[in-house]
Amino acid sequence: ENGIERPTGYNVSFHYNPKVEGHHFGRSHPMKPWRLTLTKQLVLGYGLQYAMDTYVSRPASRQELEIFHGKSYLNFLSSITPENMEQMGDLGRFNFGDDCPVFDGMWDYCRLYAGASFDAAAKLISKQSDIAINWSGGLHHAKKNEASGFCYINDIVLAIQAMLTVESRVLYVDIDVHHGDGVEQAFWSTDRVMTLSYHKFGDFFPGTGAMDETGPESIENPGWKMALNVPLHDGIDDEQYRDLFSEITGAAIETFNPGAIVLQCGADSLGGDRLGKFNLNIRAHGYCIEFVKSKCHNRRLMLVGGGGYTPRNVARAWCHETSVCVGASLKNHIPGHVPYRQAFTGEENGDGLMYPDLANHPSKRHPNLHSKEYLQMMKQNIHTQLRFIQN
Ligand code: ZLM
Ligand code: CA
Ligand code: ZN
Repeated sequence: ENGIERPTGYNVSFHYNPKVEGHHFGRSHPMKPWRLTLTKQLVLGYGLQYAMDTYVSRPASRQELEIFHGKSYLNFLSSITPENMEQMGDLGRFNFGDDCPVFDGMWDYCRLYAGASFDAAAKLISKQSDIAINWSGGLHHAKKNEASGFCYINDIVLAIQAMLTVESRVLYVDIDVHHGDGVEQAFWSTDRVMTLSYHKFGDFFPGTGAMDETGPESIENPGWKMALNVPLHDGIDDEQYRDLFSEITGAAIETFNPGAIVLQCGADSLGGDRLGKFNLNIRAHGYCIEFVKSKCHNRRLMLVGGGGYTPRNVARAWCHETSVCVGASLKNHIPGHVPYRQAFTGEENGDGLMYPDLANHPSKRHPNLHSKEYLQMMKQNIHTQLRFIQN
């Protein structure tokens, strides 16, 4: 008994293994596991560890990864190294290259981020946690037999599969700026998982996720209409995103009535991201987590990370979203004792603030290409699609 009171009635667990943060995809590759160190330093600097259970996650086993991934792909992934890749061949077959390089410790890295999602799922399944967080996961592009878009193992698919052992329906929501194609495809043919992705569409990776991409069209396929997609353009702002997100996600939750929700919180949808082209601020991104949490009184909730290529802002967003889960509010001035505090200071880095104005940076703002009519049409379209789904 240490006298520390929890600020909310939610049991939140935080799953992390510091061994993930030291891995390098290679010089100038946009994916930097080091952003997880920054996130952790902010979370600890604000003292959020006292309001939740923190666990050092274990690496996933090969058998666990086989629940989704193919054996020959896993054989390849577990044995290839930068030293033997010349002799191994098959790089093209499994889609290794500039986006998904072979790097030192890659297999350990994969087992670690997947293990944290398995641990998070287990805490939700046993009901020891109401909300479980794995910021190292959320790698939504990985396919059964192929790496894709910086993702090698699809920890989200594995976590959803685990939750389907205790829940009849799981909703997947994805606010990464990229389309959640790997998760959509994995559950393409089942009515037990609904997927909902918000993303930039049009001349942008991975190229899928059009509005009318709703699952293989057949009345014999229970998964038809179970994939929801919200394709967006450059420059969407806080107000437009909040409005779209609450209306569409709210309608999906009401119609599908899932027992569990997995929320992928990719931070590349923030303003000022190296790859993304939206104009969102931290609080608007975090609003999506607040909104989903508010609908989860009797549902399990898992939060995973994903993209995010301006590390200081990834750390800000995920620390803020951790605070949303535990029901704390953070002062805008980042505590002075946070290690790596320099990463957040100076005009370029957000003036030592937790909530700098990311959307209005004159050199980083993207022209907003959304008309009222387009946003209205998108909502209408989703409502029409949801009318096909009965529960
Ligand atoms: N080239 N280096 C999001 C995944 C986005 C495919 C165009 C590779 C990059 C990017 C890699 C250092 C998530 C594509 C890109 C260059 C074919 C993408 C290595 C810069 C670099 O400097 C770079 C040599 C690299 C990759 C940029 N790749 C930007 N965008 C996308 C994948 C993952 O956020 O959704 C979840 C974690 N790939 O556009 C190309 C078509 C490969
Ligand atoms: Ca998305
Ligand atoms: Zn992304």
